[in-house]
Amino acid sequence: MSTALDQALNATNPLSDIANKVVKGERISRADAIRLYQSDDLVSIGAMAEFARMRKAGPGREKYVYYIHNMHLNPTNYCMETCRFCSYANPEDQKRAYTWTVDKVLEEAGKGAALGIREIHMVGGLNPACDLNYYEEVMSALRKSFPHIHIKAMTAVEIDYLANLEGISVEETLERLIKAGLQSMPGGGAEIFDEAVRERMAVKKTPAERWLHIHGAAHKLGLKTNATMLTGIGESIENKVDHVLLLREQQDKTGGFMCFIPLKCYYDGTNIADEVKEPTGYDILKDVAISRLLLDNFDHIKAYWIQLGESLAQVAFSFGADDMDGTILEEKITHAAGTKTPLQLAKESLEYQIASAGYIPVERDTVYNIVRVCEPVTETGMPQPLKPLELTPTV
Ligand code: V47
Ligand code: SF4
Repeated sequence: MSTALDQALNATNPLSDIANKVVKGERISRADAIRLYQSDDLVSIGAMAEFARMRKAGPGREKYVYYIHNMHLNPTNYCMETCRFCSYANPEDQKRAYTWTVDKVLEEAGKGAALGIREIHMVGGLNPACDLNYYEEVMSALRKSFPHIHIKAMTAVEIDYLANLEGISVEETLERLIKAGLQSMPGGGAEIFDEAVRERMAVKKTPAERWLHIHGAAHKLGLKTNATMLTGIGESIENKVDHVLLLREQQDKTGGFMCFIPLKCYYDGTNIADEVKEPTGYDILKDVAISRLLLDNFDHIKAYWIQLGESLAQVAFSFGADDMDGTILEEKITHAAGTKTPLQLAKESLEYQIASAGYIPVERDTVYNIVRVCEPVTETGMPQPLKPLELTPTV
């Protein structure tokens, strides 16, 4: 056991009862999680989360940190919703609005395919021009042209929107998309489940119960999915804990979540900065660590480098995160809101970030099958970073 964990377990430490629960593998409670958020003992919290991460990883895999060679595709940024934190979509700013044809989606996907990606992560705005038929065509075309690339697509919010447009159930919507080629779902659109925060942020879409129902329905149909939480939009500690607890409850019922991703809001192009508290690195490390401790039924916690930055993502590995997401190729949502991270990272750069933080880079597929466990490739013991490709953002 680490010295920091020993100190957390020591009876003189105010968090020692929680540390003991963690070490014994007992579930931590809402009150425990709130106390962790209220504590300034980040080192003890990190040590508990690191312990939980290593136990979850299993023998021989304690130091594994995963990444995937993937690309993000966003077929439309036109959206009927008006979430106040979103700079990516804005139906009033028609000049920026775009909607790709099926051929354009294929053309963009082809750029990733040429680089050897194994996953397309596809999400977009709620656009009446992109109905269920459109997404069935997009997915069938992607499946036909790139049968070896996994399609992870459609947030619960998009599924909800398509089902309502079509006047059919979310189950039927999912079944039709699965038939067309959908293989798993990303975790977006959850935001913060608390209704008062959603009202202040003008989030009218898919409330908590419906978001969770759609993921449960997807799990029952055999799809694996992810889950997110967006911070920095005026939420309290209690709102965050309750959000994560709802995910834990859903996972107990349907078991199909792979990964939890704490997200951090960026404010460029929004008018909310004066009303909210921007999460600091300290807050984000707590979100990572406390979610690792609460979500004893989730296998993975993601340090999303696009939002955390590579440096904080590296630190997050010691606070319970075991995944860095992927190469991405061209991120639009957070870049539209001002993140200064690159649009993409080469595989070698991701491997370098992981290895230089003292962890073992493991390339995975979407559902966490191991593709390759990286060996150090230079005399310094580090995988060699490559210069990322140059791409121009289109929003
Ligand atoms: O749902 C919107 C968030 C999410 C902003 O499942 C913003 O593997 C920051 O869900 N600043 C989309 N965030 C991203 C997402 C995701 C990313 C990577 C991996 C996976 C996965 C999922 O981005 C949205 C929303 O919560 N978002 N606006 C903003 N201004
Ligand atoms: Fe639309 Fe999603 Fe942006 Fe909300 S966050 S405005 S639903 S694209």
